[in-house]
Amino acid sequence: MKMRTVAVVGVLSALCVAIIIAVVVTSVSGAPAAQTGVVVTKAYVLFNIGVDKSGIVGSLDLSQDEPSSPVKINGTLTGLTPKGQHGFHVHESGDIRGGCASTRGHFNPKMLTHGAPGDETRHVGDLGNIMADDKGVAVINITDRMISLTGDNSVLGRAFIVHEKEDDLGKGGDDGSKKTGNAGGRLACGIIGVA
Ligand SMILES: [Cu+2]
Ligand SMILES: [Zn+2]
Repeated sequence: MKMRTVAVVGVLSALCVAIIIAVVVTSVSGAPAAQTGVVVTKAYVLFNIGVDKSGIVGSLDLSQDEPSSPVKINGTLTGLTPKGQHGFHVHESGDIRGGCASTRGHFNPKMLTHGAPGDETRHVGDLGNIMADDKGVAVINITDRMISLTGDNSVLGRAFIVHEKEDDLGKGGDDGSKKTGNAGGRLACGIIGVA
């Protein structure tokens, strides 16, 4: 009788140990291999929260399925110059205490020259131009492989800027072109937040 009890207890405790090991192994191997931080898949931007006088209003949705996936940017802005091209960038800072002017320069973690969205050599924040229709409305539908919502190229907490003029995409042939695309003043800005 006693030996039998000991045997049963032995089998039960062996089972417990096996279950604990299985649980620990599963939880460790179930963790993502390369990504240890928080992965963000959705963000949003609200334009005109009172820091500029442009009359540009609208919002953007940003989504990224995985940290290595392209980011999709969708939204509508109204109040732009009709039939105008407007430089469209992510700037380094989301600090708008001094208006759109205090968001610093184009988001450029690798210290490269200004370029077009399709260029290898560009600022991470270089998203080219948005085009307004004859009513001053721009429907934005951009897919970009360089900006991210996670990691070194994360745009979270930074700001989108809509410029007064067309971005020459670094092809203008002067110093300003290689720095800002000669896109002129900052009409409107919006901070990129987690959605
Ligand atoms: Cu800009
Ligand atoms: Zn740039």
